Amino acid sequence: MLPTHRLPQHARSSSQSLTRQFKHLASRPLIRWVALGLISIAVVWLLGHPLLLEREKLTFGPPRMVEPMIQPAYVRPPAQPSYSNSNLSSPRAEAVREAFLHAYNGYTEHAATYDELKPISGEKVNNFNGWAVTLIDALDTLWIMGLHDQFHAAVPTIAQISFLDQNKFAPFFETVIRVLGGLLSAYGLSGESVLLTRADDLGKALLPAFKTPSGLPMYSVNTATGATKAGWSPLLLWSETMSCQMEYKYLAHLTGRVEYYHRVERVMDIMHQAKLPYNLFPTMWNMGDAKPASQKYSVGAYADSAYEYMLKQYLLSAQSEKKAKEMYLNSADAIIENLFYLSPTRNLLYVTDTDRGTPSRTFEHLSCFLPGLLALGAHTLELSPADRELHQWAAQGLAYTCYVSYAEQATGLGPDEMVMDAWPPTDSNEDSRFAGRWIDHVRAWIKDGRPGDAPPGLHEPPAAKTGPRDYRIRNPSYMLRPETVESLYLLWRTTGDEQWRDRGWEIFQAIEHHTRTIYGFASIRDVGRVPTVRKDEMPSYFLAETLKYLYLLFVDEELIPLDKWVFNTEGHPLPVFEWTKWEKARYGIPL
Ligand code: DMJ
Repeated sequence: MLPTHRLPQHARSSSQSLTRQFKHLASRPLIRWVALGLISIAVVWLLGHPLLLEREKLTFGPPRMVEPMIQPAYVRPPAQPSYSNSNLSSPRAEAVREAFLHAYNGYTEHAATYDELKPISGEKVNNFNGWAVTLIDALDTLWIMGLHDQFHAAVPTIAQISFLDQNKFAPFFETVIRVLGGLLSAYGLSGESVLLTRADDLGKALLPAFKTPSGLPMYSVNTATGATKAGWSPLLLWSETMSCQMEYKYLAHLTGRVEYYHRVERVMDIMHQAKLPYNLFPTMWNMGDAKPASQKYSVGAYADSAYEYMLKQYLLSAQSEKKAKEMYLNSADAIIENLFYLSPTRNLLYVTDTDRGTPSRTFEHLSCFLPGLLALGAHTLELSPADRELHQWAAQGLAYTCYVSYAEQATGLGPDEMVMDAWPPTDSNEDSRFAGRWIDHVRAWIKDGRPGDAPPGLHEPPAAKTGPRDYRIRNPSYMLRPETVESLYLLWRTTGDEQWRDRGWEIFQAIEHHTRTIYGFASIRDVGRVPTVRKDEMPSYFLAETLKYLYLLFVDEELIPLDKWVFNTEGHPLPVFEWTKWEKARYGIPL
């Protein structure tokens, strides 16, 4: 700056008068304090003070987004799996890949760009938002199976999808796990940038779901206007509120967008602080005050993936998010303690739900993801020997029952819902509602010095194709669901026991035999009836999960190592990552 005496006269006098005015203002205490305050706010803002981060967190944004202060988006290199598919010789894996191609080609030839194929009529249907959900759900499976030509051929279609151009409501949970998860996984595997761009577009467009008084996400979002809508119930389903953290946190890591992290961590905080009588989470919650709204505890419908996302957030963050691990371990123990039962005659181990304290003895196909989760937890977490053993027993006994529920049906496919027989009344003082509770039998067995060759519930009685069984079937349909084969895969990977693969092979053969159609594969109405009666539907998760887990079960090489990748609840593997120093400071992640 020029010294004032070098300035022309008029400039010099106005500069001197400005200086005089400034000195006059600075001499007034009020003005001095205001100036000091403004300077402090500027400094605090530059340092990313948590109070200001909090304010940013509370800024709702139908499609408006807070841009990151720096622009790390799209520069982080994706974590490539280190394998080549050239030497995959397993005939079983090849058979699954052929089945996948049959389903995929049927979809692309007859239903391309629509959501799902109708595998009997060869028609197409938009049962989500018309964003080609089958194509996106199938992308990472294409990559993993080495079908890279098909993968690259699909990219231009994905590139031109606009997640904002329709006046429809997207179901938040399904869109996050299938579409956002599918895009992120395909990006993580392939490094194709446009997939991340689309994921970021979608992530932003879905954010208004969190615009509720509590911050728990609403059922659906209109991605064009940011309006939100409740589902069939004004209450929130617990699984739907707690199954978005993996996707949004990975997206926050890739893009540097703080809002992604804060929205989903707020849900974690609510659940972490909830006062729960048994360390189990009720299936329904109030949107307004984020308080439990039912006394039903389950690991099946309305609950399943929420338990999954506790352990998996911990694993995805390179085992750094301790709160998530603590929540998983507390609830896994509570599930084993309160929801695991034995069937009365064959002592099959199963998991059920309770309502106001009474077990229903219902056993859902959806619950068959749990053996895999428990096996993964026992494999990856530091547990005491007694806890590890208990979790492994629970995983193995339950996985066997899931398998037997297939093996005992005429089709070799498992029903969607069974009701197990009640345990006969005992003459003890014990509340008969809880007779047959597994943990009581295990404790008694340990106290007796562990007689016999296996703990209760792990004897694996042979499958009874005919004759009396200790359950009845409530919903006999098989909807091409993945949960049982997902668990068989994780049991195989964590134990190395070939039996799990053989059981998976039986299931795959039944799928081939009973569900294959000229265009793809179809759900069936009754697992106990041959010839089968089929439904004209092929859900996208059949390509995302069922066939992917079967393929991974039969490939010898561990294509997706469990210490480097974590599967979201739709079977989409996301790469393990570490929060950087900048992210920890900016997002407020505990160090
Ligand atoms: C899948 O879409 C997901 O696994 C979800 O978490 C619940 N189950 C369906 C398939 O059964």
